[in-house]
Amino acid sequence: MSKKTKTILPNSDVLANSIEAFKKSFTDHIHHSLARDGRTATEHEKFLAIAYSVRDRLIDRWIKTQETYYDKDVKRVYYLSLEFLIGRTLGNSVLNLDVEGAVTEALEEMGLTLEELREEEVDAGLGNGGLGRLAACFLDSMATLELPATGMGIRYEYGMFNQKIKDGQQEEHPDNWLRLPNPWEIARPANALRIPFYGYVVSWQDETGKLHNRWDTKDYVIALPYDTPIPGYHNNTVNNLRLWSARSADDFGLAYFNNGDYIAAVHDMEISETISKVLYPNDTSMNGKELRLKQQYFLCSASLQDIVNRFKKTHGNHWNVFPEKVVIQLNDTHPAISIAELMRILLDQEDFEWDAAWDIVTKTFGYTNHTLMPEALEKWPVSLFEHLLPRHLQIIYEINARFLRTVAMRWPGDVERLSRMSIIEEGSEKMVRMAYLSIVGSFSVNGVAALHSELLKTELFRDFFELTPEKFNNKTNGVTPRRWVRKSNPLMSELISKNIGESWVRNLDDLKKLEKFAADKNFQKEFMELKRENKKRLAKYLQETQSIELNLDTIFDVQVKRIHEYKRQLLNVLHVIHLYLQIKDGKEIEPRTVLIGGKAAPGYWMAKQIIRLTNAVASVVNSDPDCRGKLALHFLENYRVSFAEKIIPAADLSEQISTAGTEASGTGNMKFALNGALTIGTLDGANVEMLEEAGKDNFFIFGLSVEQVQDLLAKGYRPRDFYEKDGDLRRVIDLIASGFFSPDRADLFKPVTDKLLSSDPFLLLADFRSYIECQERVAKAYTNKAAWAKMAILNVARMGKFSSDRTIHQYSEEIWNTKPCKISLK
Ligand code: MIF
Repeated sequence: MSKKTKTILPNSDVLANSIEAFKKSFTDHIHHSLARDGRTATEHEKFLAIAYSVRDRLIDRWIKTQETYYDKDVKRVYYLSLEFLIGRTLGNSVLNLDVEGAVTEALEEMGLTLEELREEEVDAGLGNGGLGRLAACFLDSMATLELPATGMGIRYEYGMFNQKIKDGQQEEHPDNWLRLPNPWEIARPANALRIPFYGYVVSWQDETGKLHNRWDTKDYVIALPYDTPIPGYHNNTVNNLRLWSARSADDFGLAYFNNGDYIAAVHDMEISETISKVLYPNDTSMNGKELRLKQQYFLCSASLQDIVNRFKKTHGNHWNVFPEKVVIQLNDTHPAISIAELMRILLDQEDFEWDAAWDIVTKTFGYTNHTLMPEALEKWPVSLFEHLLPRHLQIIYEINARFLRTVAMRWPGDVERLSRMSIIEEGSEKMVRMAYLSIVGSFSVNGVAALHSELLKTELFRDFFELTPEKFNNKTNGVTPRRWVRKSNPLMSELISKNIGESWVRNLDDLKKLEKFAADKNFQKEFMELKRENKKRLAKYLQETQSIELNLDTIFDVQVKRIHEYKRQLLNVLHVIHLYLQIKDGKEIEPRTVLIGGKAAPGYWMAKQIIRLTNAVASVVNSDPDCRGKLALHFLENYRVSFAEKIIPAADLSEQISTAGTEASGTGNMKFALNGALTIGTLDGANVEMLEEAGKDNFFIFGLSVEQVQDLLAKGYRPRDFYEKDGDLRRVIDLIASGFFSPDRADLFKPVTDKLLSSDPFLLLADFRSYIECQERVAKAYTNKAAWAKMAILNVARMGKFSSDRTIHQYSEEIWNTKPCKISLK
């Protein structure tokens, strides 16, 4: 570091963490940051004041962390993702900074509670579901493991929409989360960058005959970075999450309002700024809109400029060390254009020859695939690329030509293979296959659970695996135990720590020590009591926010996740209808409350019908006096991170029932099991590994395996055969089709039953009987409270593997080759 920079930095006087110091910070912020006094400040302003007080402490460590990384010239990992589903930050920061006691006490002395103020914070909903939440768990783990890591993403002005249910149907309401100040972010206008779009490529030969290319364009937007501190758990590391916001270049004075049409100029500014306006609300399906491709390039261009600038500050033009200092992980193919962008920088700006540039690029990128769903595989029309990113298209063509030559050398004459593996898909409309670009341009390709990674090798990317098997590896997902146990389930955390100490929060494998308490009557009793407290807490919340009454003396049977046909919420509803018919037949059933929650992509009609059907069934079941105390069904509105933190600790049963071979991993499955819910699930995604850990006596597995699914489909699946031979199934389907749940419109749910009977692509009918029988085993098991408690405790004890610390440790050791860097505050 140069002397000059060092003298500018204050000699970081780290703020104290005492009760008195927090009280002082809080009142200072109420006065000086918010211009209020104790009487006039609103609850939200009080939240802001405590958030600013916590942020001050983070900033001391943040500056120190960044300075240390710079001084030690460490290898850094950049995690590029279009989604970071952070949720709330206050509680997590307080926990990680180890100031829970001081903050709670300080607030109490001022007549406030941390719990209430935490509820004032709006979720940062910058993601759809599992993929975005995984990125957020990874940030927590990277900081906890003291890895020099930076998250890079987009600062959407509107995050995931808020879901309202009206007349049983989903309505989407914009999530204007930045309407209130976001206390965690710091804008860095000094680090703003120019992002080019459109234009054309200029080519010329120099005197030596070498061909040069340059992308010429007058269309720029500005990428303005906002930084959010990401603290590790009980260490001094505070990493950075850098989110880019789009601003008009005119606004930044780079061009001027030159035609005199002031109003039109301001209008143009707004158009540039739409780039970071809104998160696309599709989870596992691709949206082919130009704006989405712009968002992707916007993130990639800004991030790469930033990464290269930082590298050059220390290393000048010593590009040979770039892959020793920088590794970039692509969270799915969304940021895959980075590969072409780094090539462009090296070739056109740094004057590299192709081979030398390609060598650097292919030592820099790792690619994570998150799904096998065909509709999620990104393909962009060549025509769109040509228009928006002409130079990148040229580069992709060249990458492809060279790549296909290596394929041809390996399999001479295999023309079909060439067309299968081409990055450019031929057809009526030529397309760029982003997954293939990602594989070819990366040194590592990983799936997110063992089964998923196998399927990548044998199915989706089989040709690529045959060519470069060494690239392929698995990194089973995990979740951060800080947010998903320690913070969301304080009662269980306390019980665990009282018995085995607190080390598990950092070393989740230490939960193994709980095994010896699994059969202990006292421990079981305490465990079941706290589960009941959690159920009570959820009941109170649902009563207050959604006017839902819950009966605590029932199994809480929960399925919360995005609504998708492959996740089979509909199978769950079929089961509820089956139970309803049992009750109507006068049979006794084990009392149950079924809770289903999740958002449907706004354009996904069938998913919305599933929500509608759930609500229709709920209204029949919940108002039938015969069901009282025995069966209830509720659709939970507006599922999101902060809501998940209340729901998951209260669950008895976790529904993980996707068709085998469709859910890449799942991460909700891990959160539930870690919170003492038992799983009913298929042999899909990470369920397989969870079963392996928990043991088959502690897990409710049903349904067809991947091989059986494949066999059935190959033979020609006929759902109607299952309908015809199973009387219970027939009654359920017929009841829906008869209009029983939609008396005002008898044919309302016909499209749903028709699809089940005609194609049923996710094999609900094939798995129905096995699911019903498995649910009967669940119900029976629940009647023996001691045995249930034992199973639940064993699940908690054996889920240590599913910490995102383990996952990140593996990424770091096996892909990134990054080393922990201790931060000292001295
Ligand atoms: C997968 O569907 C999910 O199974 C996985 C996905 O757990 C998660 C994180 O790896 O990624 N677009 C996606 S892919 N949304 C998800 O949740």
